[in-house]
Amino acid sequence: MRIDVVTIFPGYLAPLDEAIVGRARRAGLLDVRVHDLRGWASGVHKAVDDSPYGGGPGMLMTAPVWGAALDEVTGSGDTVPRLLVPTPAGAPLTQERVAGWAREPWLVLACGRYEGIDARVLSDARRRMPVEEVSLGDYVLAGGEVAALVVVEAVSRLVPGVLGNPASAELDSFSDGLLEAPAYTRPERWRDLDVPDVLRGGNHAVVDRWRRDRSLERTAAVRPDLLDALLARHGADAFD
Ligand code: 6GU
Repeated sequence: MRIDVVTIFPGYLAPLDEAIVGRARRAGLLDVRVHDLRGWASGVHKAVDDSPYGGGPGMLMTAPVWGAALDEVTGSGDTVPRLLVPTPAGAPLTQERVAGWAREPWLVLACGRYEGIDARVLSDARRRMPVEEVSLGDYVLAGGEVAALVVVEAVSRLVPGVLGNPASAELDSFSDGLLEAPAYTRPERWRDLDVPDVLRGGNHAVVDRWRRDRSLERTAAVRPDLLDALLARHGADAFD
């Protein structure tokens, strides 16, 4: 899978050399390319932003710069990529969306800064490719770079071969719509705290039931909205 990231802070994406994503890149499973938007800016100042029409605070990233960058990057392959644009005004990032993107051959992430990107950039891009604006949640970051890291990591671990044990992706929180049960490893007793007996008993059916109960308990306490969503989708048999 190919992933291009366009940003005015390419150094922000340095973590993509590390850990699972870094290893997948070196193994040739992921082709991640980070581009400096400034390379498409012109004039002595290489400006990428300007003040908004209609007034208001802050600066907007300009259409000619983003247009030139996206023309070159999105036109450099033999298919059409899906363009993802991190913004607090986007649709919430979910595991379902992430899983869909993990099946795509090519993603391009356009990281905005300041008050965002001239709206015509996405209007124009939509004429040639699928475009999605995505948000990490209901808070405001200084730019899209951290969200791009989040998207690349979440997508990459679902690309076949990237995770050592593909079963771990299936057992994740959210893959069944519930939060994961608490987990334990050695030592059996630590600071007077014991691993629950049931997990040391070797009865897999009992362990599965225990984990399911703890999942439901945790989800009800922390994310009742997830239980509501499951109930709406599957009815009461979702909890069998
Ligand atoms: Cl994707 N971008 C920015 N700038 N702020 C955010 C966000 C994204 N998601 C939540 N806050």
